[in-house]
Amino acid sequence: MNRALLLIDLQNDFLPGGALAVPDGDAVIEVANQKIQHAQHVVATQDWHPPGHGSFASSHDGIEIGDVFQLSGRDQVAWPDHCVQGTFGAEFSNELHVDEIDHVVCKGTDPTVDSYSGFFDNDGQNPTGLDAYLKAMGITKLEIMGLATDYCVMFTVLDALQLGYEVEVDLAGCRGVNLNEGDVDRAIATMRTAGALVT
Ligand code: VGL
Ligand code: ZN
Repeated sequence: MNRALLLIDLQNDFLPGGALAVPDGDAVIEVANQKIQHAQHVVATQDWHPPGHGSFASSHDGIEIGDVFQLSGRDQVAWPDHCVQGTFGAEFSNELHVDEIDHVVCKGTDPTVDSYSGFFDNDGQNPTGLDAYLKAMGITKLEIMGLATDYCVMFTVLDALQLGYEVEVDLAGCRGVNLNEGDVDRAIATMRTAGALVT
């Protein structure tokens, strides 16, 4: 086995009605379920923040959702409280065929730094264990899909390429936040330039 399907953050808070709802985000669940049927190996990431995480606007005085501020010396977008460990919003969508997921990787657990990539936190320091797991499984090719195109999908794709994986992204399985107009288009261009096959 050398191929895995990597599902990014298919959690209630990123779906319509959730705290950080990605427009049309629920459309990707059925795409995920179809791909799961044909996948040899399925891995999922789960955004998994402690209450009061440093990426939440509510954790800081005078910072509004969408503001960019400094968190541990890095630019950080201020998000609404989302994917708090143990809450409904942090759970995978009920529609997702979770029984078929072979391995789950949690990220964003350090309160002082955000983690968009499924491989490392945003300062690139602490690995989540995903790379070690995939390497141990002999996986060299990844199909990556999920939410959100312009954050967790893109940063996971860029790290995967950097780590030497062959990466395919099917945009039918991705939706973006587009906080600034054009963010999703720029994310697609960035992933292509870095060497991902984006279809
Ligand atoms: C995500 C913002 C904050 C994502 C996670 O899954 O793309 N975006 N946390
Ligand atoms: Zn998050």
